[in-house]
Amino acid sequence: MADPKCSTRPRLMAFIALLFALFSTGSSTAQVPVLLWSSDGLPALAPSAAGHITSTDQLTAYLTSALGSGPRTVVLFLQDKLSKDDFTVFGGVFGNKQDSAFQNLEAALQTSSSSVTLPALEWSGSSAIPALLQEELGVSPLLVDADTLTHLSINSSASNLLLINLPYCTNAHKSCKEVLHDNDEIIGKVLSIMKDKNVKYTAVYTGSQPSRVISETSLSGQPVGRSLLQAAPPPSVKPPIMFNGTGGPCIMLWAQNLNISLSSTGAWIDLAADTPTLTGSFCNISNSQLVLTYASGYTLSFAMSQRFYPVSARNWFALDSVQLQASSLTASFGSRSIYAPAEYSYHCMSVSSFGDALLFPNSTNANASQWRLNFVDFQIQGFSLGNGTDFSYASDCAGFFTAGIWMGLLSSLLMLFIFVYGLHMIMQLHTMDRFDDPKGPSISVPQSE
Ligand SMILES: *[C@@H]1O[C@H](CO)[C@@H](O)[C@H](O)[C@H]1NC(C)=O
Ligand SMILES: *[C@@H]1O[C@H](CO)[C@@H](O)[C@H](O)[C@H]1NC(C)=O
Ligand SMILES: *[C@@H]1O[C@H](CO)[C@@H](O)[C@H](O)[C@H]1NC(C)=O
Ligand SMILES: *[C@@H]1O[C@H](CO)[C@@H](O)[C@H](O)[C@H]1NC(C)=O
Ligand SMILES: *[C@@H]1O[C@H](CO)[C@@H](O)[C@H](O)[C@H]1NC(C)=O
Ligand SMILES: *[C@@H]1O[C@H](CO)[C@@H](O)[C@H](O)[C@H]1NC(C)=O
Ligand SMILES: CC(=O)N[C@H]1CO[C@H](CO)[C@@H](O)[C@@H]1O
Repeated sequence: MADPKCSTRPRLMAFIALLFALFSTGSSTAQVPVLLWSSDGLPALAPSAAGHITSTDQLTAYLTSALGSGPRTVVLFLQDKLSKDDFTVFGGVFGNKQDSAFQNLEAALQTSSSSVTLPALEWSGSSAIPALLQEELGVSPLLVDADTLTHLSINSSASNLLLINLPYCTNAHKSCKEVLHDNDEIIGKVLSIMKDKNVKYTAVYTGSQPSRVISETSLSGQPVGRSLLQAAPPPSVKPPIMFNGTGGPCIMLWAQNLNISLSSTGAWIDLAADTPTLTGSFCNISNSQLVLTYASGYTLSFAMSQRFYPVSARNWFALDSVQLQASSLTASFGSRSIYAPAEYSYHCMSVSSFGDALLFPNSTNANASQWRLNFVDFQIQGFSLGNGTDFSYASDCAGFFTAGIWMGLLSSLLMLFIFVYGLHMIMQLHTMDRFDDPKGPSISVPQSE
């Protein structure tokens, strides 16, 4: 006799799966990066605006021109998930280059006669890129790994699409960097096999889906400033501090509070309340320095630099150090992970030099360990301001899971839980039939004492 509870469970699970599917759709701004390189030349890609999101149509047009003539062998490295942030976080961008998880990939991009990087391709489903390549080449993908590839004979007078699936970090026993490093080893191995076989190829590295979804809704060209960050801006927002270089505005800073304290227990002084002079500030193509001198005798300076990183195919700027000067004493603070794409601004709700801090006292100066900085609702941009008088899109230190998203996510999950629990309770009612059966076991009520 079937237990009624057992037969309802699959239905319940299917229903939960459906609900999750409904909840998880609608990530309209998802993008994946696409890296292409070739052993025998690729047509150049028209340069696009910074932060541009490539549409599937643009990629299709490019692939048609790149793969159109004659038989081609394409090696598609399809990782389960990938985002351009992976290159930043695991690519050793602001650390040691030797530390990068993408050494073989970087080497391949550098040694190939041509390479093309699309930092952000609009994501339209996990099989979109394999399907696109299949259509362009007119052949089905052949799923291979490094070992089978060694024994495979490739007919280079016909088109071939070789698909190599790579995992993303899901395994708790391996760090994300190790997974990406292992993938990079596979890429290196496959490329050397292709070289040994003397087959000309075009390689593509991309993800089935984004590993992180960062909303970049405001990249359409016109800079959207603070209004993006403050849904309901207070009526009188003070203007940002702006330094004009020789070619127009070049550094901008805004903060709700620039609190400093000259001892570990002393009172906070809010420098943002005063208007500083900017004497000593400068900016050029690679370095920017904003020096804020206050009438109260404090000088706060921010040093920034930008560099080009080939793998993420863009310039990144970093806030290298913050210096506080008071009555001939200087404390300098190094920064940790205060960086953003150079065409963006950097925003963080709290930048401080104590606790779980983004700024750390530079150990060469003993006084810095006593002085403290605490910047509230801080936004800075040292490059690529154009002639605008507003910040570019902000790269936020809080990342994807901001408080608002957490609140939304948690309340949806709570409602889902209540709903599923209610559904479950209703289904449980069937089991009561059993208690009407006089031949079944009787209900026993445990006696206390
Ligand atoms: C290679 O492909 C071409 C074109 O499809 C075909 O004519 C030829 O027979 C193939 N060669 C081998 C060895 O399979
Ligand atoms: C800097 O340039 C902006 C726009 O060109 C202008 O509005 C502002 O007054 C200038 N500031 C200074 C201090 O020259
Ligand atoms: C910063 O200083 C202002 C003014 O002294 C004060 O109102 C504010 O609470 C301080 N904020 C922090 C985070 O210390
Ligand atoms: C920018 O300024 C820094 C600091 O003054 C200097 O070291 C660097 O060479 C300058 N770069 C260019 C491209 O002018
Ligand atoms: C500390 O400051 C010194 C001198 O200003 C500088 O050379 C050094 O790179 C700084 N260290 C860090 C970790 O920022
Ligand atoms: C900014 O304005 C100046 C003069 O008005 C002009 O020479 C320069 O090309 C402009 N720069 C940009 C990036 O628009
Ligand atoms: C190295 C240095 O500058 N030390 C100074 C730290 O601050 C105290 C007073 O606040 C000075 O006496 C030290 O000379």
